[in-house]
Amino acid sequence: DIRPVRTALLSVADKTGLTDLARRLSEAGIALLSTGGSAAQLREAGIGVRDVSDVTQFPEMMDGRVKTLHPMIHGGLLADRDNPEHRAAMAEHGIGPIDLLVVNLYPFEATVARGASYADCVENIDIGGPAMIRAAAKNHASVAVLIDPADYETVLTEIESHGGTRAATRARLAAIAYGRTGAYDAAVSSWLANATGEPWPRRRVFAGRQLEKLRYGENPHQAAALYSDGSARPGVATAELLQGKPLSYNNINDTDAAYELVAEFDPAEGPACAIIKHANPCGVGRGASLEAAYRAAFDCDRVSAFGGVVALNTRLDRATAQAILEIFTEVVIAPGADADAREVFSAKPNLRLMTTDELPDPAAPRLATRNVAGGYLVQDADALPLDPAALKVVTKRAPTEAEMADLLFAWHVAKHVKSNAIVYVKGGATVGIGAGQMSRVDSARIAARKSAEMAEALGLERPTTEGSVVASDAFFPFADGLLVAAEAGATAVIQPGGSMRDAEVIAAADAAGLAMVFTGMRHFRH
Ligand code: 93A
Repeated sequence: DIRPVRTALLSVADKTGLTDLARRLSEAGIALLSTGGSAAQLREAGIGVRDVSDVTQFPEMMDGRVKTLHPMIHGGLLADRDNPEHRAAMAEHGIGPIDLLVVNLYPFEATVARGASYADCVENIDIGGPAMIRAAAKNHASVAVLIDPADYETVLTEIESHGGTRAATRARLAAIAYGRTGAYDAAVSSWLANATGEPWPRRRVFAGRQLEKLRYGENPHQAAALYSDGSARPGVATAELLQGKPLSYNNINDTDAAYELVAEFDPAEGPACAIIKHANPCGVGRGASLEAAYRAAFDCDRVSAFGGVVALNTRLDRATAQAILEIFTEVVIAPGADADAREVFSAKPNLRLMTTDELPDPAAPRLATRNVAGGYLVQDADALPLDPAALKVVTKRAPTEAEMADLLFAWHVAKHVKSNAIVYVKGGATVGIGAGQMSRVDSARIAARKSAEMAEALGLERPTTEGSVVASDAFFPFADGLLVAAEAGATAVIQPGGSMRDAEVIAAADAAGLAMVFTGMRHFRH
């Protein structure tokens, strides 16, 4: 769907590429409208342009605060070309359509960054620019909007080869445009909040809709709130709280970790349960029943599970609800809860129960962000599923079928454990988890030690890691970590591979009689 471009309005603070753009538009037969400074630069370059003030029949006034804020401009941007009433209004008032808008805003952020005065910063809040950008972007059915010189070439090429702009391009540019105006206002909000010293507005500067003010953040002296990212992803931000007091910041963080982890386990392959403490799993289990899955998860580390968050991959049933009540738990989240399970929980009104209609899809593409000083890091979430065809047995001995099932289970758990992650699994349940250590061998040791302590507490004769398998979220750089696992009694290993010393690690595995598979992908989580 090509829309012709006959008139373009150019009003830019950053004049990079302006002359070239205008020249090529002009050569394509497009009439140019422009504001003061932009028009002056174009005339100097010998490019014919009509002043916006000539169109509006109003001078630019009030230091330029009012230049384009006029129905002759906004009518031309907003009129629906396919609507007879809109066309009649244009004809009646002599409003000409504007098919391409090129605007970039007063450099508010740069003005703040160079430490300008308060008055200077205020003067650099662009009003007319965002109004035009939002108008053109709303009307992307007909109008193309350029806010970034990086996109000039794409639009010029389209105009030069098709005489107009493509619908897909206009829609993409509209999304970019609204992103810019949203970020621009967020920058103004953030600056004002800081400048006024008001503590509360500072907490409201993020894009997205605030869902809930939280009592405090990770610590009581930190203010905090929960925001929606606008996606309807099932999870802690969209779940229904069926009972219990509002979740704290740390509860929300842990509940998210728990639910995202348990969602790795397809309910069609049986019930699964994950128990989380401080954003790391302290037990993950599968079972013939949901209650069995919960008990298997609990038995990995009964000490840490106290006060944890429990996530389930199937509806909460009565038996599981009763089992959960045996110890203190902060939050339970599941894709639904049976009426009799809710009845059981109602005896503990402080226990939070959250449900969603479905499980989150672990493979759904989405973004993950975190902040660094002066910026944000943005990446794809770790959503790439393991390709079973990519698994490579690298040892003399291949894993047995039972080992293989446990290896895959361990691998999915390891993805959700802070690096360096080492996860021992036996019979469909974790028996030792080592998380967040700076050296892989320490994670392997901690997981084995915790498992030995648990075996003792459970009154078992043998360590639970005996006959287990082990997953490592990234390659073993040396054989030492693998040898710790072998010593703990693991019989098979899953890890990405790719170390300089793979040959050494494989030889150590062979010497210890271990079966080892490489995944070819890693799951760092920091
Ligand atoms: O002061 S404004 O908020 N009022 C307006 O009506 C207006 N129209 C365009 N700022 C306005 N602009 C901005 O002027 C544009 O967003 C652009 O940044 C700048 C271009 O001005 P000039 O062409 O005079 O350099």
